[in-house]
Amino acid sequence: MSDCLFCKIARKEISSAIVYEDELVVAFRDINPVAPVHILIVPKVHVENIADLGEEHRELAGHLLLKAREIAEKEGISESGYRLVSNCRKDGGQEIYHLHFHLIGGRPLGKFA
Ligand code: D5M
Repeated sequence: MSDCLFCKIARKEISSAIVYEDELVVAFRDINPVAPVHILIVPKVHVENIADLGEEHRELAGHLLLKAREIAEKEGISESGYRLVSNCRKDGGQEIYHLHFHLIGGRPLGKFA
C-alpha cells in the first residue's frame, strides 16, 4: 500500500532507526518508546494485522517470531525477559494498520490489566 506509513519506512521513504533488515522484514525503534527497548518488527509486504494473515504468510509469520527472538538477544534483554505484542484492530488498540510486533523490554513490565 503506497500511502501506508510502515510501507514507507520499509521502502526508506521515511527515515527510522532501523536495527535489523532482511528481504522479508524490517525492525526499527518505536518513535514513542514505553521502555528502554521498544522495537517494531514489521513485514515488508503489506498485511494489516494478525487477523489478515493467511496460509500464504505461514513462513513470514514464523520468520517474524524468530527475528523477534534474535533481536531480543542482540538488544541484551533475552535473559531478563521481554514482551512481544501485536495489537489487532480497534479493541486491540491498533493505530497503524500494517502488521507489527512490539518488542518491549529493559525494565519490569508487570501484568496486563
Ligand atoms: O502501534 C503503532 C506504533 O507505531 C506506536 O507505538 C508508535 C509507532 N510509530 C508511529 N510512527 C512511527 C514512526 N514514524 N517511527 C517509529 N515508530 C512509529 P499500534 O500497535 O498500531 O498502536
